[in-house]
Amino acid sequence: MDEIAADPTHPRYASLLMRHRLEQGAKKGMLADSALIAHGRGEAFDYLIGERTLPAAEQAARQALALLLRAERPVLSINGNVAALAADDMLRLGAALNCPIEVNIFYRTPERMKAILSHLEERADALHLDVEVLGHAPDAVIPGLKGPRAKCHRQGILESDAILVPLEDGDRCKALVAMGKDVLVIDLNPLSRSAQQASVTVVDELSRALANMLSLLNTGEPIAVDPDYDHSVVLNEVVQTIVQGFVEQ
Ligand code: PTJ
Repeated sequence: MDEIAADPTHPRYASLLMRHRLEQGAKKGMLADSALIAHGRGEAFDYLIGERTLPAAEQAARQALALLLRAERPVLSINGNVAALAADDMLRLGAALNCPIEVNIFYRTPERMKAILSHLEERADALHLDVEVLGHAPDAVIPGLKGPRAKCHRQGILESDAILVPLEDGDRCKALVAMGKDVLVIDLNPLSRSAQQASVTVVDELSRALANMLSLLNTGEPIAVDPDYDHSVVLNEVVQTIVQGFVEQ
């Protein structure tokens, strides 16, 4: 799946690889029509932060992980873009945290749900990972949301106490926060409604953020919740970096 023509030493390799994964995801029918627009917005913000993991993102990733580890019922939410870009690392994270992954998409169609669920199943088999994947039989709704995007599993999102929602839409993020959950967002745009409203926002590119979280877990060092963590301070640090500008020396 990751075979692309570009040489891995090419300076834009990581970006080309992500685009390739989205092309493959589109061919499999996993993506929303606006998926590439959403990705382009992310790429633009990635340029503004220098396409690197900022110290603020490292701090946020650690806090997000700590909250997932502390939770009694953590869950990882996955949409079309996330499935195409980072199915393997989401499955690895689900396995490491021993928690379910729930497919929960904004532009919900039975065809897309089926395509994403079978992609995850395929990847879990290939990686020999035993992770519970939900989304196939929603039996609950997220209070305060209308339409198909509200659908979820009682045993998954509805009753979770901490939820990782990469590339989340603002309304759903707000509804999840209103339910009293720890809502952990990964989003390259620090100004998005999701980034602003979440409990913790990792402003980093999805695949970098997940790789970072997995390597943190692999160190085996204790990852404790920081009681002094301040969401707006951490988010403002990123905005300051963008405003001050990043010029490679
Ligand atoms: O699969 P669906 O139906 O749930 O739809 C998924 C998308 C992403 C199309 C949908 O949720 C959507 O339209 O999202 P938005 O409102 O465009 O928000 C996506 C956010 O993710 C934006 O703030 C982007 O900056 C950010 N983003 C895009 N690509 C990445 C990213 N953040 C981190 N890593 C990325 N690779």
